[in-house]
This record gives sequence, structure tokens and C-alpha cells, in this order.
Amino acid sequence: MKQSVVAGRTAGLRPAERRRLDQICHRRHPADAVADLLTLQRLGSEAERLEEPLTLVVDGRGLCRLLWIGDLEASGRLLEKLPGSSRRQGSDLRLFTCCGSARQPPLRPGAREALVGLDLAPRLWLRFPPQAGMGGRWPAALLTPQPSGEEAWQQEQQGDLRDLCDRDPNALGEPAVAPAASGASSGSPVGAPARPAAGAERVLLLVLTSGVASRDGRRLAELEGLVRSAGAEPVGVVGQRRSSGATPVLWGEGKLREAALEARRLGASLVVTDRELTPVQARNMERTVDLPVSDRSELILDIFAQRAASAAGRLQVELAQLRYRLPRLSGRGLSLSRQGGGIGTRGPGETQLEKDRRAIARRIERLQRDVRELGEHRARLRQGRRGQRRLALVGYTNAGKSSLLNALSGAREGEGVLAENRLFATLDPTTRRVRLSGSGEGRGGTSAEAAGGEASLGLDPLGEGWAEAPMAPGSEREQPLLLTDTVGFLDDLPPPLVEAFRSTLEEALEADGLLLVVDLSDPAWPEQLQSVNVLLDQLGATLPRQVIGNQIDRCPASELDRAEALVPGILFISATADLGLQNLRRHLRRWPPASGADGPVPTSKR
Ligand SMILES: Nc1nc2c(ncn2[C@@H]2O[C@H](COP(=O)(O)OP(=O)(O)OP(=O)(O)O)[C@@H](O)[C@H]2O)c(=O)[nH]1
Ligand SMILES: [Mg+2]
Repeated sequence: MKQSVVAGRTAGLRPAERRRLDQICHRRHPADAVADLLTLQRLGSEAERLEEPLTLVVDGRGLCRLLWIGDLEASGRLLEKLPGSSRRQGSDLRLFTCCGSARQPPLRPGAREALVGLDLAPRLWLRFPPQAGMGGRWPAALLTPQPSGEEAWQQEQQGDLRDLCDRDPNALGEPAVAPAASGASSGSPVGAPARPAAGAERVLLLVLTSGVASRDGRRLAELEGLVRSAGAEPVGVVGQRRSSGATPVLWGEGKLREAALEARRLGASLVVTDRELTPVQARNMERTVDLPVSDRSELILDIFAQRAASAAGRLQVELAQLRYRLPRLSGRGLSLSRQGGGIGTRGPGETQLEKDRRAIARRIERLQRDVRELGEHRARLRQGRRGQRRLALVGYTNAGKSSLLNALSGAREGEGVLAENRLFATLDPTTRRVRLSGSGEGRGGTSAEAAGGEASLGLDPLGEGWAEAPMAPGSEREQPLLLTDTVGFLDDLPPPLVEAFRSTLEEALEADGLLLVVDLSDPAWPEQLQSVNVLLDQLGATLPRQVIGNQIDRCPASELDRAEALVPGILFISATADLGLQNLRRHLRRWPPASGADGPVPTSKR
């Protein structure tokens, strides 16, 4: 196997030059000294002749793995250029850089060069000019990576090249930076696990804080949840207090440099921001942190792309992604053509994205037409179901809508719709028939209810008692109910996504009433309910809304009091612990009241 490669600006190298560089690569460096002086002197001569900086990457056995010609700033991630398969692990690398010109101060790496060096997670970095100075003294600096602080590299020693070459590298201490694929550092505010899921992309979160701890904590937890739902691992957070001004400044240059450093230290390969970025902002940030940067919207779109199972779902996700990416195409070619997958690369595929804008615009037009047709098709289906009572489950993602559909439709293990502890588990609407009468409805009328579970919870929020209203035989209320489960909501959903999923949402909104499911065990439920109401208003939903407080099996009793005070008429249930379901069925036999019926429709306070 070829051990080393000469890479970088190799175009125009003469055969003799190439031969000399190969010879430099073939020389072995001692294990008990920093470097072989003679090799570095030759490296200096070649750097001077070529008028280019030269960098050697040497492994723990003293073998040269890479000779890079040219500025490291232009090298991209050197790690990917190393030959051999075990390039990420235990290679215990050393870096030797000879600056191409004696005039430039070579001893301290520039900010960007420092990051490239850090990406390799080497044990040390020896830097020197191409020639000895006056009196034969050859200045050089020996640097080691810094585990914390603003600087990426700390100068261990500055002195004569010969002295520094002779130093024992083992006496410099352990490598301070974890190689890119190893465990997270301790003390990360995200509480990153020591062993992230194998192969999971490691993500650094970049957030703006408001100073209100509860709000910031909620937002951060939600962003972490999104990252996990996308199959990645949040490994650290860099926060900046949001500036108060008419036009709040996003992360400043210094903060971005800190993020770049932190990402290297934690082995993160992607930065995700909690704010929407304009194309220019994203481009500038990528330039400074020298890593792909995605915003929250891109993250959500990525989750949708992973979840979309039906043709209709995929269609809508592709439309949303292309709409989102079209204005961001210019200048982001690099990150969009990232190989190897990860957040921001799934969905329609990169070849599609790399086509010219016109082709993408044409594709968007086509998709829009398909989505329109899908809407019309769904409308025809709805026509066919006219005369049947329909209710839709809406609510914040992960509130328990799918669990409730499964419980009410009596779905047995493995038969129901997917309900899991992930954001946006459901994308495609599912409609199920639900019988509200006491018998023949699968697992309805559970032991908890038979034992008076509801009474013991003191549930009588409407103050109406639970006596059934007499119904005329064959009346509409005896008909089975169609219940639709649909995609969940989230604060600040990306507009292209809402637009693309309009037909899905419209399907929900053409019901007779909306059941707003909230997760009472999440202290942020009032804000989540508010977001859902706002989004429904934006979508023009004027249907009656009934709030259902779910997950009462795991929330404190005081939360029920708070909920009753905030949302008069709320119904309490636990979809998975079979609490309150019989009450809910009874209630739904009379809700929503037929138009013109008396009595207010309970809705939430806005
Ligand atoms: N303890 C408890 N867990 C529940 C209850 N209802 C739902 N869950 C859990 O909450 C998680 C989310 O439930 P889903 O039914 O998938 O929520 P959803 O609203 O459909 O979520 P999306 O489809 O992602 O929008 C799952 O892990 C459920 O098991 C409940 O009453 N009690
Ligand atoms: Mg669901």
C-alpha cells in the first residue's frame, strides 16, 4: 500500500522536484524525538525553491502520511486526504510546516490555518521558515493543541529548529484534542452521552439566548430534540446573548471562531443554528467556522425528508426543500455537495441540486402542479366521505396524537399508526373509523374507567355531568366517527414547509371539529398550545376546537388545576394509560354541537 501522498499544488511540478519531494516523504522520523532535522532542512530548501509552504503529516510510527504543497488555508479537511483506512483513530500525528517565504511570520498559524491543523487532532505542530537566520540560527516554534480557551494552539517552545527537533514528543503530554470520531468532552451543556450512537453525525449547536433562562432552556431542549430526531447527536452548545437593537446582530466573528474551535474540540462535523439564516449569513458563517452550517429550518426539512414514506409525503418534502434551497444555492455549492450524507444532504439528492437554477425552478413548478393535483384528489375523496362525521387530531409534535388515534380506534399492538418519542413521527394523514358507543369498540371502556378512574380524577370540566343526552335512533350521532391524525406542529415552522404541507393540513382542516392534543407533562404546553392556535388561525381554520390534555399519567396534579384555569373545558386523558378515554368518547358523541345548537364550544384561551 502506498504510504504517503504528495498533494495540494502539484500541477507543474517537474519530475526532479517530484522525486525530491518523494524522497522527503520516504524518510522516517524518530519516535523519541519531535522530528528528523535533516528532513526538515530539505523541506526548507524545497519550500524556498517552490516558493510554496510545505506541510508534512507524520504518524505515530514516524512515517510520512502526507506532504501538502501550498497554503493550508486552501487545503480543506486534510484528514480526508490521508491515505489508509484507519486515518481517524490512534494515529498520533505530528505536523511540520515550513512556510514558503522567510518574510512572512510563520511561527503562529493564522486563524483558519489553525483550524485545519486542529482538524487533524495532531499531538504537536512544528513550524519554521525555509532558511536559517543570521548566525546560522534557525527560528522555529513548537505548538500543541489547547483543550480550552480562545486560542486553538499554545506555544510550547520557541527556539532553534535543531533544539526543538531533539525534544521528546512524549514529554509534551497527551494530545489535548480528541480525534474527530472519539467521545465527547465532559461538561457539555447538552449532556452529551460519552458514547454517541455509532455513526451518528456530531452536531454543535449555536444559539442566541434572550437571558430568560426558562425560555432559553426550552428552546435549546427543542433544538436538541430536533437534532436527535434527525438521527444526529448534539455534542455541545455555544451561546451568545442576543443583542437588543432594532436589528439584532447574529453571532459575531469572535463567537464564530469560538464555535469553530469548540466544534474541533468536540469532534463535531456540523454546526446547527437556532435562527433562520439568510444565504449570505450561512455562507459567511461556513467560511469562518470552516464546517457546514445548517439552520433550524434545514434541520426540520431534513427530518421530514427522512420520515416521508408515502409518495405524497415525499412530493411535498421535495417541494419544500427545493423552495428552501433555491435562493441559497449560489455560493453554497461546497456544502450542498457534501459527500457521505448527513443533515442537509437528504431528500431530492445533490445531483438535482447542482443543476442550474432554471432546472430547479422547472422542477418546483412541476411539483407544485403535482401537489395541487394531490389536493384536488384528496378533496374528491373527502366529497365521497360527505355525510360522515369527521374530526381531526392536531397539536404540537410529540403530544400524543397518534397514540390517541390508536387508543380510540382500538388498534392492537402492531396494527396502529406509528407513535414514538420523536419529533414529527407522523407526516402522512391517516383516517380511522372510531365507534363512540360503549360496546364493540375494541379496547374501549377499560378497567380504569370501569373502576371509576375518571370520577376519581374529579373530571367534570364542562360542569355538565356525564349523563348521555338522549339520541334519536338513527341520528347522525350514532354513526361512526372518522378521526384523522396528521402532521404535528412546531414553533416557527419553515414557511416553505407549511406551504408544501398545506394540502395535508387542509385535509385536517376540513373536518367538523379539531381536537387539539397537548402534552400536559411538558411544562411548555401553554406556549405550545398557543403556537398551534396561531398556526391554525394563519391557515384560516374556523372550526370548533376542543383542547385535550394528554399524558396526565405523568404530570403533577397541580398541572391539571393550572390547565383548567387556563383552558376552561379542557378534557383530561392519557392515551397510553387508558385514562379518561371513555369520557372523551362520551363527549365526542355530542361534540361539536350541530350548527345552531346552543351552548358555547369550548376552545382554548388565546
Ligand atoms: N406516559 C405517556 N406517554 C404518552 C402518552 N401519549 C403518548 N405518549 C408517548 O409520547 C410519545 C409521542 O407520541 P405520539 O403519539 O407519537 O405523538 P404525536 O403527537 O403523534 O407526535 P408526532 O407524530 O411526532 O407529531 C410516544 O413515545 C408515546 O408513547 C400518555 O398519555 N402517557
Ligand atoms: Mg404522530
